[in-house]
Amino acid sequence: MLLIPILGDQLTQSLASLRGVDKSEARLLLMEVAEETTYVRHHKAKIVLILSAMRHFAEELRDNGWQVDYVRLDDPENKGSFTGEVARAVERHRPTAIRIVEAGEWRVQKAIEGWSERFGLPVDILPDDRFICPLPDFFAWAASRRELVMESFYRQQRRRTGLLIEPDDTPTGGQWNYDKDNRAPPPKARPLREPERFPPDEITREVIALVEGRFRHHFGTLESFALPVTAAEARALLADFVSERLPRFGTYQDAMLEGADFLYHSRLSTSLNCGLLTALEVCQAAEAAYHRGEVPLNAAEGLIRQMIGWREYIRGMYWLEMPGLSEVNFFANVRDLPDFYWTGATDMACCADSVRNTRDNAYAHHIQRLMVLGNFAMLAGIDPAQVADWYLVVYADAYEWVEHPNVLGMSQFADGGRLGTKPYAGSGAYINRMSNYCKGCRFDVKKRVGEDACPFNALYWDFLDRNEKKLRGNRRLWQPYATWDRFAPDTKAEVREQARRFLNSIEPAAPGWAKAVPGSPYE
Ligand code: FAD
Ligand code: DLZ
Ligand code: SF4
Repeated sequence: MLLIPILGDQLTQSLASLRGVDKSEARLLLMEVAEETTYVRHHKAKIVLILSAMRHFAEELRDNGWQVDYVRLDDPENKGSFTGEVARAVERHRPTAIRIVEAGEWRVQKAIEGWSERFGLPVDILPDDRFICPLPDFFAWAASRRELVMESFYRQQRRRTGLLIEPDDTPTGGQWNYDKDNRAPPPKARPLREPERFPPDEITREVIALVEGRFRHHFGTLESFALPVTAAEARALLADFVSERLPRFGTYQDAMLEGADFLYHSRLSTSLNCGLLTALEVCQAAEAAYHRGEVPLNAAEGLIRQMIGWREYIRGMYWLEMPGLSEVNFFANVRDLPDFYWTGATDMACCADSVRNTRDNAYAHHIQRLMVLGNFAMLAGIDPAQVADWYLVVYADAYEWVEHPNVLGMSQFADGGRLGTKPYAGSGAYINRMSNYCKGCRFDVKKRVGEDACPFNALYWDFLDRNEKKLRGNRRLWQPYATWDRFAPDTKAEVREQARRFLNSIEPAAPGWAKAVPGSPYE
């Protein structure tokens, strides 16, 4: 008998560990365990999503003729960890071998690698082929490059998949990348329709009650929980995205509009990352819509680049850089995370709206994550480990493999530029160009100093000044340093003082929000 554990982000019927297996000879194991629900204090919506999707998936597996052991969080015998529960299943079933798809997170993969010795059984750990680029291919690509630029990886991926590739092996439309068409400022009006909602069914309502009890002090609200929890719902969201939002996805990819929580984004990451959808089916849907003439090329190409380019590159970088990636701190930043990341209580309209979206939906779109909240944390010199913990807690799509490289690499430049060629640092001018936030803000985006000056402005110049030794040599920062050099000494002193006063005025978050701390008020 074969024991096949399936982790909470492996909820895919075509999972490698299920292929070619005789159903009568296998026992599948899904485990709700305290270690996973609390290794960080996840947003309530993330716990509801995973547990509800696991429960629905187990039912579908049984309907398909599999024998499934399902361990619930409130089972009195529950050992609280994957290893503890696999040990119990080994006792129950005396399997001849264990078969599992590799984990998405380093700490879980290390635990699995210890199982063979621990249980005295063969453990077959299979590559996760829901990702398009096998890890050995990614490592070979990385070894052949001096700089690990995403664009060159992306072109290889286009050829590998044949997506938007013509029979003569050239890119559809003649260009690989239409990014220059994808930087429009926000539209005047909100999109006509929000993404389709999937109201909680009985299973989800039961999990919501569990989470509102056991995890009531975790961050976030559940009132608007409406995420897909089955593959069928995820496919419905994909169809809704392709017809309603994909046509404008490319053009407004970098835009922000106050109160428009999803704009023209897909909202598919939660379904993709727990396995309800595969990246390839999303890309094929976008490509087919382009060929039917329903979406422009810049939109289809833009989405495909996010999916087979960025998403896969980020995953490859995680496994290339771990375990060291967890520890990086290029700027040696030590400041505590501000309290407003948890409360949203700040006069900075851009930050307040981004935190509100995060709290209410366990979501923020890419530019809110990168150029508002990530940018602020880097400019303010926040300890990157605290920033990474916050991102891992608050987003329903967050798993370390995707969160760490995006946060520590792309957004905080804490890896010193392994992933990005320059820090994504921007002053208020960038946020003003790409959003309507500044119009309703108490700060004046045009001012650098003074009580009502936009904090991003002084912080931006102070960041460049503070980190001059580490950054001046970066050829992509030549222009901002040339501008800084033209500031009069008095102006520089005023900017430094403005930044210092603002940073001193920020309330730090109490410990205990992200990770359990004994005696914390959030327990
Ligand atoms: P869309 O804008 O509709 O994009 C479509 C899809 O492209 C996404 O669903 C996602 O699967 C993929 N994608 C786009 N950009 C990236 C990227 N940089 N990395 C990986 N996939 C990408 N994404 C996560 O899935 N989990 C995270 O924990 C996460 N943390 C992030 C932290 C920071 C600081 C930043 C800057 C980005 C982070 N991202 C993360 C990437 C991106 O912001 C989200 O994938 C996206 O906002 C999810 O919303 P969506 O599905 O509406 O995306
Ligand atoms: C995120 C999460 C949560 C909150 N709970 C569980 C759980 O109870 N059982 C489970 O199998 N998975 C859960 N997950 C997802 C896991 O953390 C994820 O599968 C691993 O981190 C991948 O290595
Ligand atoms: Fe954000 Fe500054 Fe604009 Fe206010 S003025 S919304 S703080 S960028």
